[in-house]
Amino acid sequence: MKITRRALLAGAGAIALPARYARAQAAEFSYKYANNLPVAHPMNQRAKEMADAIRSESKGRVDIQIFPNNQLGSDTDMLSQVRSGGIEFFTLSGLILSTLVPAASITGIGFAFNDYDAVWKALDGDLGAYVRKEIAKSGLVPMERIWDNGFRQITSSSKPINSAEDLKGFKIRVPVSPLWTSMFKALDASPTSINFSEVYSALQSKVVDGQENPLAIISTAKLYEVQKYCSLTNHMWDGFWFLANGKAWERLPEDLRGVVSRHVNAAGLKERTDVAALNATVQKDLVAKGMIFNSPKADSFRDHMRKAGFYAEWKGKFGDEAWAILERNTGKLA
Ligand code: X2X
Repeated sequence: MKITRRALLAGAGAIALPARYARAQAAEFSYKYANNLPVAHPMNQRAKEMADAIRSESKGRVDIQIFPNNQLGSDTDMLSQVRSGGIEFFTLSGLILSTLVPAASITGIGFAFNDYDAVWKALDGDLGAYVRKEIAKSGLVPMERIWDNGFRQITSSSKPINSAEDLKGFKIRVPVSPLWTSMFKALDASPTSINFSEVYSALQSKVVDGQENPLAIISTAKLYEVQKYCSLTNHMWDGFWFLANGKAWERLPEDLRGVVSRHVNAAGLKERTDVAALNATVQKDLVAKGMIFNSPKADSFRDHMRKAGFYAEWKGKFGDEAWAILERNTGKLA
């Protein structure tokens, strides 16, 4: 691996790279874990502890280097790298993963989960098991515990979103995922697929007027610098599957697979707690930074999507069996 000047300048994570790089040379399994989130996000803080614990418990045999903040490319780039083995681990939203594993977006259906209790019951239960089985068919290996991204909120540079009416023609960035595009089209908005690596600049240059993400990301990725309004729509929940390249995973002896999966899953549970706490408290900071908040009711959005045929269409795409598992967890949707 070449250490580029860009990587060295890229941020706090990269400053420690030369020392870690030296250690990596000695490790029997030197693996890369890449993600799209800023170093300040709980995902990267917990991942660092996780990598340290794995290094220590494996007695230096497994060394995981972390590449945060799209240092290795966009989600689309990193997904092809984890498939080819260019990187060994990657965290990705199930909705973006659906470009490879269509079933993986079922967890992001609009207004499906009322709260975190419902989310973790489903994702640590039958719905998560179903999605992991589908992911495994692609050659990627998902760790058992999905990491949290959070309930998503709409931000805008031009106006607050109070009801579905306000989304009409609204130019909004969505991640690269058919479900996201379909949902905002069903709301009569004008969605554009853009990888997260380009979101700040797309907002800054007003290529789009808004975007949607959980508060933890609006805060740690400093989206408040380029957005004025934040509408607490809670329109969908999103999480990150911790994925391993299948061949790299098989290369690890069974005992080391046990060490790695145990620490990844434990770190994921801690990250869930951190993100929920951050999402619950960070609004104050965002207000102090100048953001204006409003709390719209879900009804107009849900009704609009239902009338547009959104739920019926996706029930057809996912199939009766998968939809029944979803509705066992959420109550009737379509
Ligand atoms: O791309 C996004 O908006 C993000 C960071 O939330 C995801 O990874 C889905």
